[in-house]
Amino acid sequence: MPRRGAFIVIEGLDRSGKSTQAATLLRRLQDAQISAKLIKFPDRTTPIGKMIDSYLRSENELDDHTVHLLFSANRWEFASSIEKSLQSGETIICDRYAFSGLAFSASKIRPGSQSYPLLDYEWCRVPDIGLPAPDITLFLDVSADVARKRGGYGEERYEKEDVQRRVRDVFVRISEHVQGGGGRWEVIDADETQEEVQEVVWKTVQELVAGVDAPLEKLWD
Ligand code: NYM
Ligand code: MG
Repeated sequence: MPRRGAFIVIEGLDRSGKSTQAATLLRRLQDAQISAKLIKFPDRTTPIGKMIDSYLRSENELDDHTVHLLFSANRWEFASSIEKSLQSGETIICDRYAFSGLAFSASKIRPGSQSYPLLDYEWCRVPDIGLPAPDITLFLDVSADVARKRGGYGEERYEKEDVQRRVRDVFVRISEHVQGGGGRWEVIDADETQEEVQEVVWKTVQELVAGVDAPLEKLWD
């Protein structure tokens, strides 16, 4: 049986350098003659993705449950093509996935409250159950100081320091949850230079990108 491609997810807060690292990793894999492609969530090109895009740019208001389900539905739109690519031997680098969905939604708090959750963690997790499971998740861990030095956040919804702090707390909970279920979650210090971070990323995925024998699993199964 030929080996399948590896499903590599890159997660992190805004300004953690995910997209840069994902693009560099793709180039290096291609240089090494490894069949690979880069995808990202949200994928803003589909009709659902366009609704998410206008929400993020605050052009519309959506109920928080609704938008959470849209982010998940946006992943389900690509689930079968992800599976097909992996089975055909192509490695996938995925810039954000279900863990961002869970972290950003479950970190929302009720207006006027300091910490009372708006959406329940378990409620947020359920819609993504059964998606293709990553073989590894690289969590690029950036400190608030360095994020600030990188020019700070943009104009989109969630791009604020207090939001990012709460999102990071949920990511810590998710990392324990994933590892508790036998999943691979690697924390990478993203405060270092682009080149240094890339070296760690490259070393961490080496074995996987040679191809995976284990069957593709389902997320949260
Ligand atoms: N985001 C991303 C969510 O709130 N839920 C999700 O399921 C995903 C995939 O969208 N601040 C948030 C995280 C980001 C924002 O992502 C847009 P990006 O990578 O900046 O385009
Ligand atoms: Mg962003």
